[in-house]
Amino acid sequence: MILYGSSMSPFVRKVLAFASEKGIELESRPVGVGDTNPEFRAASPFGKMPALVDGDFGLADSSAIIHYLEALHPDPAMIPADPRARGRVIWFEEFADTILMGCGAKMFFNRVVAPLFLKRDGDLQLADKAEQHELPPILDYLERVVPAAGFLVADRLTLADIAVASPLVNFGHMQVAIDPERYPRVAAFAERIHSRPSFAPLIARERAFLERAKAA
Ligand SMILES: N[C@@H](CCC(=O)N[C@@H](CS)C(=O)NCC(=O)O)C(=O)O
Repeated sequence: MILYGSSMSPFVRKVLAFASEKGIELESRPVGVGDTNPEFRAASPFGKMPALVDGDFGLADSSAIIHYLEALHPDPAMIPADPRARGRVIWFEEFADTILMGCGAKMFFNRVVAPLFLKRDGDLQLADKAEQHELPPILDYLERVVPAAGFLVADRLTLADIAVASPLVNFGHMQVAIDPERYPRVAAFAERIHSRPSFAPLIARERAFLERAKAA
């Protein structure tokens, strides 16, 4: 199976980490924002990453891809069957994709993607406003729901942990530290999940890539 997209995208990283935790091999084909690679464009009708190609079948949305992979390879189950646990897992994924990254994207796009990769100025005021006003209540919420140890749902690793941890990598790439004094649980959670073999090599590669892009 081929996965198009750069792991710098939290949606791509979520799928790569999810597949890695399940022992599914994906052939990663990095593409950038606005990439005109014809195979990628054929796989992703709106040019969004990630896009998956599995033979004659394709999907271009991280959640759709994750549900497909979970159905193809049910073990280890990362989306619980228990109704409440499943509901919580899907909530955390939605929260991560739309609320946490809704804020993070304003910061990451304008501070990193626009200047480094699109070679144009980002809207730094928008980024600063998001960091000052949008981010604190989101992290306050997370601090209330993240456990002091272990995982978000069902006392085991699920999609919820992967989904929430993924955008937190982007904050790290922008040197927006999760203050361990104010958010001790969130900071420890990020450290716990980011040190897993499903995340750590991706993060190291992304950091090196960003350093090279800054130096260029
Ligand atoms: N809901 C989609 C969101 C994907 C998405 O917005 N990806 C961004 C990168 S983080 C993208 O491809 N942006 C390029 C564009 O909008 O042209 C998913 O979960 O896959």
